[in-house]
Amino acid sequence: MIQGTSEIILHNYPQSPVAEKVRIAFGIKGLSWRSVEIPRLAPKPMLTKLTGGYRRTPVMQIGADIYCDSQCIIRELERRYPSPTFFPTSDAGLMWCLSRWTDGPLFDLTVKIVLGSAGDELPKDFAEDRGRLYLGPDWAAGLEAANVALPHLASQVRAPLNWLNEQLSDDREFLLGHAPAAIDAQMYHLVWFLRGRWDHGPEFLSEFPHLERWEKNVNNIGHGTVTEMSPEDAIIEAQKNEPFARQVMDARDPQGLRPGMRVIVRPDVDGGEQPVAGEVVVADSDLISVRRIEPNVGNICVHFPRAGYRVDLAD
Ligand SMILES: N[C@@H](CCC(=O)N[C@@H](CS)C(=O)NCC(=O)O)C(=O)O
Repeated sequence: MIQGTSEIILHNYPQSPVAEKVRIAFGIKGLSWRSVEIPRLAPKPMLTKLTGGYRRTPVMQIGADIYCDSQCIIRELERRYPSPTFFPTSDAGLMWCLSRWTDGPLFDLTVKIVLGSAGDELPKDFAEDRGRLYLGPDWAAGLEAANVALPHLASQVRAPLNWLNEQLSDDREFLLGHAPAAIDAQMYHLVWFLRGRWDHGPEFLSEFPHLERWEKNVNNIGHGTVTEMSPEDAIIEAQKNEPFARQVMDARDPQGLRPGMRVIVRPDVDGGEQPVAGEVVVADSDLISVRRIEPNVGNICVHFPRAGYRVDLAD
């Protein structure tokens, strides 16, 4: 069994804004990585064979370690590849807090604008899948409401875009100064999404010249060096490797989680998603990692961020 020499694999598809966040993060670190293209709609059997059920995009794989959610991916990249850092100023803590807003309320707002503005043009299966994921069980009414509320939703995104435009008005290249930071990727993917997928996006964004200059700077970072990989080869990578994660015990864990406990993990929202079952390996303030055995593949460790995820004891 090999350990520590595996390539970075990103399970993603080109149109995914959250994948774009991670692709830019690879670019900031100048990394080489392999891209596995996954379906845009569930079911995604080759992906869930690795994740144990998690179906969102993107997922990073390194050997038999599977990192779900861009928060978890960015943290792991910083740990494995500390230079150049994602935190070029001494504000890492504050930036993590800010990213909870970019990834949470601001992401939800952009999704509502994009889905709401597409209206009847959304393919039925796509509307149903994304509607349920982001708008809950009553998603059809949610889509209609978003369509009706578009001017209001636009006003809600205009205010923060204007703040960012102001932040960039001293001609700095990136949000925190000369060096790109994780927060650039965490903010950029939403602007990229609005520009590319909302019919009024380009016109709307033209109000913010400094933001548009910054967008070009972030776009110029690129995605690092990418080569394609097949889903079959990614599964072979998981088979060939043992998970890297070692057990971590946190005596202050508020839920009393300990290595060895059987749990199920899922995003802490009602998206109708399949939870992931496994045995706790790490449960600390940032991370919940579970070990699972996948038939014909072997031991896999699936990592999730603690913030934004719900962990329950398995019955
Ligand atoms: N909190 C997650 C959000 C991921 C997410 O919602 N991604 C979208 C794509 S941009 C998704 O999974 N859509 C459904 C799918 O791809 O199946 C993260 O930061 O990675």
